[in-house]
Amino acid sequence: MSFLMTRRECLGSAGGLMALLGLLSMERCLAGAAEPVLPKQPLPQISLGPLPYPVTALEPFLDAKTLEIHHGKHHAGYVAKWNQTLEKLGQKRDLGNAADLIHLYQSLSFNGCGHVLHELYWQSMQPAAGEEPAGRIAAALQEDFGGYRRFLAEFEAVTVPMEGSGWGVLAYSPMADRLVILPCEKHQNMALWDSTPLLVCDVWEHAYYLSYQNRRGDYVKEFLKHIPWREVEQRYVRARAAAGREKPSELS
Ligand code: MN3
Repeated sequence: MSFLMTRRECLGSAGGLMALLGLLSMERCLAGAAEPVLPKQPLPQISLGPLPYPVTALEPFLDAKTLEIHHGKHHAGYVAKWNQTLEKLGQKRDLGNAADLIHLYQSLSFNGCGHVLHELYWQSMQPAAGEEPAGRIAAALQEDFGGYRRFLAEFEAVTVPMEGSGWGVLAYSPMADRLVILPCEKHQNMALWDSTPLLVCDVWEHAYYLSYQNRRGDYVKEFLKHIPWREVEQRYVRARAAAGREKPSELS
């Protein structure tokens, strides 16, 4: 259906952004270098797309009022706060002010994940009930969970008892080359659900304590001097290719 394409494009527009977020900006902030001015708008503004079906389409499974509020208030709230946070981030950058940046990035994570997950949520339901998996996804469920029925039982067992609010997620793990079920209790803990990590800095104390004790800042400064950027570049190019955003000619 055509809405799927536009939805995917919309999802994609938020993609790749954590690469910019975590890496470029923070590195430059930390370095305090007088480098060329960053773009004022470091990430794209996003907008709330329409639901892929009328609000009444899922009744009686989900009533129209629920969908109206969920999409028009809750999902819209994530979009609005993402955009507001971006503006604040832009202002801080204009002023060269790195104080309290972590709160803005936390807000981007929280609201960005809220947006990305809701986009996928709307596309995870359809008016007709009873469709069963077929083809490649049926084969994968068979191989990775022992079949469709077993997957259903596991998904329920993980999703229903989740503490507080959260999401039950079926995901593909490239590391395992398998389907995995993820109980996602705090959705911002995954930074941004459509993003691909390109480099990571472990700031758990075990990573640096023997050499740096409580001087995490010194450890991070040194870490930033030791990044193999050619390998990061390769991961970046592969991630863009996997997202369909890299032309074959750009791949090395
Ligand atoms: Mn919701």
